[in-house]
Amino acid sequence: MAFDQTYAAYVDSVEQALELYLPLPRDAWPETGIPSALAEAMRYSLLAGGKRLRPVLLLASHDMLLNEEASVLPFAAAVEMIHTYSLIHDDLPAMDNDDLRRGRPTSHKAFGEAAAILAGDALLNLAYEVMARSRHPRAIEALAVIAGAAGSSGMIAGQSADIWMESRTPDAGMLAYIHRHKTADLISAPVVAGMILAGADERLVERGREYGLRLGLAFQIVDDLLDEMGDEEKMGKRLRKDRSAGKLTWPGIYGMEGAKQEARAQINLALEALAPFGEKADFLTALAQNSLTRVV
Ligand code: GRG
Repeated sequence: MAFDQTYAAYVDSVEQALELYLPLPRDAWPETGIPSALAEAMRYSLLAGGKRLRPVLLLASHDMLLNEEASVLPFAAAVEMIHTYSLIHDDLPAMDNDDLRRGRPTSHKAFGEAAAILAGDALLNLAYEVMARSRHPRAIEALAVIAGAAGSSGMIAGQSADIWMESRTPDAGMLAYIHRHKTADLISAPVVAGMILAGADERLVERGREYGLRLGLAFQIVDDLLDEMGDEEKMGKRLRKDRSAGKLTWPGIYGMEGAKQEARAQINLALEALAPFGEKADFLTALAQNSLTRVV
């Protein structure tokens, strides 16, 4: 199957899984104990599209080793729930103060700040519940990897450093730290989790981790570049905010050409990491190559 078709098939599976695990809309409460406004806000952000990159990576890396997609759908759904919670909270006035996300008003614009905070909290908790209830024999190991990547030594560490560095003297070491944790950790974790769930040995899992981290770094550099040169309508979010907010970005420190070069270099390293998988890695190879096409 061609890359685009395979990607679309994974996204289909993800959308079905999300629908399965999300609380029902409007009339859910009081029957299920979930207030209808909370269910609505959770659905609003989670079912708003998005590339579904993280769950696709989980399904694809698992598929590469074992053809049992149904058993890992809870993990794919969970990683997208965690990502969506992070976007909802990142958009809040206390953080990036954004009014547009995935082509529609951000959660706090649509529902108010308190509801947006709670919808994010609820998605985060639902993610862990769904993984813990999966009955997959390797659930705890995969859950621990995802929790570590999302938590205080992963994405939240990166987000904290990002905020702390605003308007401080630009620093290349801090930039690398922020990109690694804010973005790359939650891109690498689904690759690692997908492989662990498939029963891969530690040597292969390590290659998956390396692929995910390199892809994640390139992804964030591309995101920085698109913030400078992208199209708001196509991307469904506000652009050209990083510089004015005093954010540390790759083009800000290394210039546009330097950033493009580094994105290419990271993708080459990502591709090298896939060598032991041979042809089985065709999809992950194409995904990494395609991730540069919008900027390079
Ligand atoms: C609030 C704890 C907390 C963390 C926030 C995700 C994040 C960390 C911040 C969002 C801002 C940002 C630029 C993050 C870098 C990662 C990134 C590019 C997120 C957007 O992910 P995409 O492009 O979005 O995969 P879609 O909508 O396609 O899922």
